Amino acid sequence: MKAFMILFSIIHMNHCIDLKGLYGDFASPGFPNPYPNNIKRIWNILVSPGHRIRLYFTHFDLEPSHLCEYDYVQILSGTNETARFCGQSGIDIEDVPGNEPLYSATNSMTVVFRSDYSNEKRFTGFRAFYAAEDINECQMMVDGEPICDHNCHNYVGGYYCSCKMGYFLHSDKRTCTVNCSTQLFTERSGELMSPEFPAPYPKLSTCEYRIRVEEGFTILLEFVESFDVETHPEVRCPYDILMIKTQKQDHGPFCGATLPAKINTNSYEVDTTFKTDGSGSNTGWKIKYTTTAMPCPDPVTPAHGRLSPKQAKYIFKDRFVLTCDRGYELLWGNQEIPSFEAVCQKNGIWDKPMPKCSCE
Ligand SMILES: [Ca+2]
Ligand SMILES: [Ca+2]
Ligand SMILES: [Ca+2]
Repeated sequence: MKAFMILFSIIHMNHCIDLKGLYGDFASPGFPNPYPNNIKRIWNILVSPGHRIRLYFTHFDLEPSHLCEYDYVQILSGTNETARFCGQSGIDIEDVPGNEPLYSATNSMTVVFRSDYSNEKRFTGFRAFYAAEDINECQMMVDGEPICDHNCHNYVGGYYCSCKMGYFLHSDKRTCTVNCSTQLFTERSGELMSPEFPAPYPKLSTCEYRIRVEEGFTILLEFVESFDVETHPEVRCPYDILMIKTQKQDHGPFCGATLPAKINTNSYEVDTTFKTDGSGSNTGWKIKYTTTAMPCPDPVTPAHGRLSPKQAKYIFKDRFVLTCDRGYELLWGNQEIPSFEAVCQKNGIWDKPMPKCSCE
């Protein structure tokens, strides 16, 4: 048995070796003869950026010990540190490097070999081979999402992203976004929706929708079909934000998975903004808008007269024509008129008073 206490201070022979080729090999000092005691060797392997290092041992024969506290080989890459390796291949199982190669996380790897002050038997050390290998970035995930938003193209030493038709690559070189500058809606009814609805909406986009109808009308908004805007259980809409604004009032922000209630904007001008962040996959929203206006009082049809068209309700811009039965004339005050048409005004008042149908 080896002594548990080391009575004399030990001076290790430190020696660093830089390896910069695309491939190479190295071995314990004196290989294939037994390695000396009290030695520490460090191999720093560095390959081109975008590559990783594949390392494997063709021979491994070190003094075995519990937790490899006597002699060992240790591999460091980036911030990762592997367990120590020791023992004899073919005899020990637990602590020797397996048949599978070892990979670095980055383009550098450090291999440390250390021997203690004694060996009970002859151990011949190790021989290792390494080679640079392309990193396939397209198989990597960043914060749980693929490295590229749409398409990923791997090549030796790097990768690049591209986007589907209609999208362009954001300056972050991985997110696909759309150009949804202001869209203007001037019809009395219509539909607005998040880009690609009901497919997931694009990331890092700001879309603006403006509804402008004639003064006197009021815009009504109704969320339809489905609603899915990225949300957070505690913070209100921290990621993707749908906001609706009029000159008098702000509505929202809206997010989550429940269709928001109908909105009477009390305005003829409505601005909707939809801003998305760089992550998540949500299907967005759709709004159906209609317009309404203040109704005019129901017109009272005079005797022997007919209204056309006959409507349950007349609002701004609606009109009707009054005609009289055969033998009757339109009489407006004392004045006979050839025809009559009234228009409902934006303040809910008819533009002229109702005439009579007279047989005078
Ligand atoms: Ca030893
Ligand atoms: Ca690559
Ligand atoms: Ca998002």
